[in-house]
Amino acid sequence: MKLYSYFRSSGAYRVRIALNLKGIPYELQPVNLPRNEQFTAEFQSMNPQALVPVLEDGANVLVQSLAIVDYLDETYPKPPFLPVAPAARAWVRSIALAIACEIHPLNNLRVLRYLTGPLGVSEEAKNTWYHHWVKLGLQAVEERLSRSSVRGSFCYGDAPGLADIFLIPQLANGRRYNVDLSGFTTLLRIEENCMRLPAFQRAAPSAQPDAE
Ligand SMILES: N[C@@H](CCC(=O)N[C@@H](CS)C(=O)NCC(=O)O)C(=O)O
Repeated sequence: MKLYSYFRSSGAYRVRIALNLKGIPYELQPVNLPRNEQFTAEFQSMNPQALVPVLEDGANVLVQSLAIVDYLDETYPKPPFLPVAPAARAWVRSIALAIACEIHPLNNLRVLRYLTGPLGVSEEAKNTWYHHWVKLGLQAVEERLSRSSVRGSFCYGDAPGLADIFLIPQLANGRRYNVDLSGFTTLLRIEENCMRLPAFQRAAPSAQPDAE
């Protein structure tokens, strides 16, 4: 498998964690987003959305991190990323989706670039935007996890799964933009447990060959 990735991309970080948790070896192909390598004709022939991650698995070219993580879970069922009961699966997916659909799109590079470029927003206002949406989103995730009846070291029980795969990159992204995460005690406890695992450590931005 070949993963098109950028070390700071939270979408690619999700897939790196998933590949590592499944123990799947992969080749990493860096795509430098600040240098606009996502806009080359070659890359856009794989993903017209000009976004990483892209995963090549033989003839299959997969895009969208949630679809990729699902594909990996369906192709390599062990260890599973979702619990068995339908309601529990829906709960875990809802945490991943709260991050993938509500938080991440608003802090993505092209959105921030559009604010400071065509809309002429100042750096300060851009950061206010970023902090507002990331904190609001994480606060809701914190509340849901802290109220969860399923206790354990991870988002759902004692094994890392889909929700953790989405949570950890979002926390790293928030930290990079100096969001004060100290109030999110449940999220930080889960992050600490995840970061004890080699699968998460090896997927971290700082561990990537393209890290700057
Ligand atoms: N929903 C997509 C989001 C992918 C995405 O936004 N990727 C970002 C990096 S995390 C990207 O490639 N940004 C390039 C840009 O904004 O120009 C997914 O989950 O794969």
